[in-house]
Amino acid sequence: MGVVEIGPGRGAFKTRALARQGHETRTYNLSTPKVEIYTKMLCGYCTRAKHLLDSKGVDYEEYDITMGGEKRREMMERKPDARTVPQIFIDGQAIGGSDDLAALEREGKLDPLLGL
Ligand SMILES: N[C@@H](CCC(=O)N[C@@H](CS)C(=O)NCC(=O)O)C(=O)O
Repeated sequence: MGVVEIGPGRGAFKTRALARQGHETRTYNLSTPKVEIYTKMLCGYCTRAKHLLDSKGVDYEEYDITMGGEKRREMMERKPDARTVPQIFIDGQAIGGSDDLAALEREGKLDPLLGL
């Protein structure tokens, strides 16, 4: 099987489909947004949000703020009205929590935000 190069666009889906067919894939996506998620341990909503992001094949930075600390302070600075976790940011834009992420997905607005 040959090496298939995947350009910007629906990279993650294409890559997985080709990988299933036995192709070696190399992805490059010039418009990959930075996805960040503040979480706590044993947080079902956090798990749900991460599953959705995983299902999209996007990478994200996870900050576990179970113990508070600097990252919790940072989250509160970025989203002063945050009362729950997860708190999700895409390219610095505060998306909200798991329900907000799911709503974006239902409305077809998540993929464009993720550069998919
Ligand atoms: N509607 C929110 C609900 C999130 C939520 O209730 N998260 C819980 C943990 S799973 C929480 O943060 N509770 C308050 C706390 O832990 O301080 C969402 O979809 O993200």
